[in-house]
Amino acid sequence: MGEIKHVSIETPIETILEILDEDAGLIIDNFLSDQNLESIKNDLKPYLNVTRNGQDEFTGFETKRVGALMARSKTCQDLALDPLINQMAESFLGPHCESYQLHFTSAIQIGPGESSQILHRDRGVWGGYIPRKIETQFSTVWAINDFTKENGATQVVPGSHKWHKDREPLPEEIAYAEMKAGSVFIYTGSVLHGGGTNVTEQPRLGVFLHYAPSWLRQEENQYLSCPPEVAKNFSPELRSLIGYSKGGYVLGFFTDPEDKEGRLESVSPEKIFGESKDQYESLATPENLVKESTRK
Ligand SMILES: O=C(O)CCC(=O)C(=O)O
Ligand SMILES: [Fe+2]
Repeated sequence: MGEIKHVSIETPIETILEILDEDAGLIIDNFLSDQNLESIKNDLKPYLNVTRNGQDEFTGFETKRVGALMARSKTCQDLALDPLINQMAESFLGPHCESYQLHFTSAIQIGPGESSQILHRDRGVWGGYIPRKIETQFSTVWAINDFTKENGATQVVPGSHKWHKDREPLPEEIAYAEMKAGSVFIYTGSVLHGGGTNVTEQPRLGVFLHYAPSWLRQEENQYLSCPPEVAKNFSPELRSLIGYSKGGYVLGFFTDPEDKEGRLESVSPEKIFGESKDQYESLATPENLVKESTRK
């Protein structure tokens, strides 16, 4: 069986990046407190109770998915903003972008009787247009209950981010993200993985929070999952992380369609919340813009 490395929360970022380079997946044990886990369960319960199972093989006929986690769970907000995780996301995605954003939030509950999800690379959401040398996703899977091979722990093929796209894993090359509740499985958008089979009587619950370069379209549309009337209650950091900020000099600007006074014309999204921040406002000179546009 393939193997996923486990590290502790004290492990230096450089070591984590080395493991990601080699395997494209690892587990950080014991990240969350019991109290964190309880509050996430309480936050998610009303939604999991009413959510229907998936409607196809990919989303899983016995699997529930609950989104809009930034709007629905304060503890999930804290996870998304966790400084250590963001340091890792920044270090991993940094060579491929000016800034990154939250790309996907989902609580995935694999129910009893679910079969294995097809192995895939998450970067497939953007089609095959982006060269493999560009990393497009830093993914976190927070175990809300124990992940075991029996209850559907995520399957992953360590090292498959370096494989030819058509190579399929042998059974012994597949590893399982087995971990205790409160641990977090980190993986990249380029590694083969998929939900596991659940042969137990209990569901497996994970909170999936993924990050991607700000120049890419988000898998979960954060502006609809967290519209301005919801996002106005978030911290400025969270609003910026989910996309209410620019991702470059003009990337992601907006204009208030109701504005007849020219106040919110072609401005950074922060301005809708009364913030003055716009980190790109004064950076660009025409010469730099031209130079940046031809960076290889
Ligand atoms: O539920 C899991 O363990 C994995 C789910 C997944 O990879 C996906 O839906 O893209
Ligand atoms: Fe996936």
